[in-house]
Amino acid sequence: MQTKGLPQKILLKELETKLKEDFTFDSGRIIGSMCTCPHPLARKVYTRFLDKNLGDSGLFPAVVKLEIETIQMLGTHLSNPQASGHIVTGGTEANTLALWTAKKLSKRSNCEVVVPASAHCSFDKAADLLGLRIVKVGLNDKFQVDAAGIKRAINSNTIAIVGVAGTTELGMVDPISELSEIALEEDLYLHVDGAFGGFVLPFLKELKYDVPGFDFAVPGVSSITIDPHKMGLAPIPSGGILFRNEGLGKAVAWNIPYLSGGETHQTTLVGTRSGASVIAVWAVLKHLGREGYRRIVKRCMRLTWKLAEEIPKIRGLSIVAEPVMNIVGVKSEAFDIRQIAQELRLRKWSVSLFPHHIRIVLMPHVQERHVNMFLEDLSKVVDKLGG
Ligand code: 0PR
Repeated sequence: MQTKGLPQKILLKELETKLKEDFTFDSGRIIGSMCTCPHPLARKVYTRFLDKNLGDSGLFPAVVKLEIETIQMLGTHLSNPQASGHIVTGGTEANTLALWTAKKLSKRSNCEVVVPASAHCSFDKAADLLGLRIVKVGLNDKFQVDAAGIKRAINSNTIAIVGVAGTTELGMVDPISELSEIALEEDLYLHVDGAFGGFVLPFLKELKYDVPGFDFAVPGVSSITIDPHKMGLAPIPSGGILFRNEGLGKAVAWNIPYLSGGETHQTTLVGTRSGASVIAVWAVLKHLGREGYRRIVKRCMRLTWKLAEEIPKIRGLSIVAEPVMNIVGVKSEAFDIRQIAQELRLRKWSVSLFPHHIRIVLMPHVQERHVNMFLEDLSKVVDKLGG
């Protein structure tokens, strides 16, 4: 750090120059990310209340109440107004809290968790952190976990099973009802990772899509991850963890005796945590309402179908599977998919690269003109690679 501070004006200018190389959402060129531009209201609210800290709840009882209201709204959205939980830093913390809860409830060592092969890497991180053995089960030809495989993988050390509602790589939904039957039969904790799908599937259902049960209406579901900073249009960081009831939510409560409100309990991984995130999520949920989100999901799906229809018209390219939500997997028999991603990057497109496909996510910041430009560039890339 230098001895004498610099004037704000100069610093802001310098920052603008330094940050120029970053991709921006409003350019439409981030076309493979699960995040998006936060809603303008969420941005405004977030910056106004930056000093709120839910780690010291005695200082901010009003924000505590807003978090309870927010969780009630999300719980109702996921068929359970009685749900308890928190707005956390993201899907990683939410999934970690779920596994931590399952471990605490089991009161055992040598625990195992059975997850789909498609589960997000946050489960590997959480398992490592919590000293759990993670067992991965393969997928069927629809890229959903094989429920019979999950059943076979269970043994006397198993404490929890996981299903994904909106997989990271393709947006597929695991057969949660079948997993629920297994969980109830075997008396196991069932966590559903709806980090992405939680803000998509219920609106697809309202738009008359055929949506399988994935939320608390499915009786064996113990907890759900649902991330407002993905399709919820909330600022980063805002993830969500919801438990079926308060008892489950309190399994990881940690007593903090010295804070301003006297004896308090923290039930999240982090201590000091953003009240601004909670307030912004509360505001954007209230402002958009079901109608607002439905409209956004409808637009994203229209562009998804357009892209899914146009991709196979490009020489050597096809889609991995018919999209279930606003995620399209692009594969190629003719070309090296890594080379396509590299060429796209040279043309200033950022896509996500999986071992056998490129992932395109049609987030709310992506507009029709961006999709058209992307398709044009993709054709050019293929022409170049094809010689
Ligand atoms: N669960 C699922 C199903 C996810 O896809 C992700 C992240 C998580 C949990 C973890 O969420 P956090 O990253 O909030 O902890 N999925 C995104 C992905 O892999 C993460 C991401 C987001 C990556 C934006 C890049 C990006 O630009 O795409």
